[in-house]
Amino acid sequence: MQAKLFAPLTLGDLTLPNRVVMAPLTRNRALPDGDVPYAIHAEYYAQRASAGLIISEGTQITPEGKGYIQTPGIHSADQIAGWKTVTEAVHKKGGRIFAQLWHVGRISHVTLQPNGQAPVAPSPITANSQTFTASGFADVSPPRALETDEIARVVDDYRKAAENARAAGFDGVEVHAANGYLIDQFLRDGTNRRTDSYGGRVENRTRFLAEVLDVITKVYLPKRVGVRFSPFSGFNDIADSDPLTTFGAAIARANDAGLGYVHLVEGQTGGPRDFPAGAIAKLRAGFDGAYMANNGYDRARAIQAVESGEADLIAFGKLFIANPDLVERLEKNAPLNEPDQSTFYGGDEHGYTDYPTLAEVAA
Ligand code: 8OZ
Repeated sequence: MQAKLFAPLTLGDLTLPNRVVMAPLTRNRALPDGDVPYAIHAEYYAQRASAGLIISEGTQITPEGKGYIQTPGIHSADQIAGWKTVTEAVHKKGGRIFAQLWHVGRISHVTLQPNGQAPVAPSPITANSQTFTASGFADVSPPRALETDEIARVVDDYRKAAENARAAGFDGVEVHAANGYLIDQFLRDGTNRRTDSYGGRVENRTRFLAEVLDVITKVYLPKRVGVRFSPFSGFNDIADSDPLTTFGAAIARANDAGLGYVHLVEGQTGGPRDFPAGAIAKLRAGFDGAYMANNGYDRARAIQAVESGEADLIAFGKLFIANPDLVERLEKNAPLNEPDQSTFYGGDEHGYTDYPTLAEVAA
């Protein structure tokens, strides 16, 4: 019998033909002049169009939201035009693609910021973390705290980015609220020391997220919007004194907004699957829509998780980098290409669009 992993799933008015999702993956290949996605992006994503759903690499909503070199944005006309070539190529191959809306907050460097300004954050606390700049790895720069009356402007930047995503032909959007970036910085008490209505108790720390979800769900139908969290990850020097309470409240906000899915990085980002026993199931139970699971899933674990109902969708990262035809390979239980770490971030077609399909391997 066909495993449920390969059976369709409905997200509102959108039908995904299978539950194998291409995870959002930073690849740092946008044109350095203007952070524009171009032809190689269209080819790369189109090669992966058999995914039930593709989630784009994080795409910064504003110049201020950028934290690494050559990540594509979604705030300029050229970027929208570039993304349009991507979504058209994916649609032509029968696929579906969401844009991942990203603001890095304090995980940035003055050389990546407009006018060399300080990155913005909920509170002026510098991360013990590094980013990648034009001159290589560098410690992130000290951030300045957003003023209370500035927050509405950042929320509006998310709204504009969602409108740009729609103009570029994306089928929906995923809000990046994981991995220690801006929204995660607001959620967690280690990085949010604000004394206004955006800090302190969990209702306040989840307010920025709620406002972002509210404006985005006026651009896209709520079921075409997802959100990604990493409740038990310390990536980018992020911490919270009570992640179950914080993320229980964050997921309640996603539920109130009527989103299509919640996407969790289970454990450490790109690392071990460690989290308190039962914690993921508990968080998942607070959301009525679909649950997308991520982190170190292989074929057997993915099939088991979907079959048992623990997850509705499984997002694969490294396996999708190396296997454009991952769905077919998983269905056939065929061998997988090995990902080459040295070409993950930056570079050209090599390690990007030149991984062979099964048919090409056989030829
Ligand atoms: C790897 C390198 C740079 C950024 C994330 C957007 O962790 C990222 C990212 C990953 O979500």
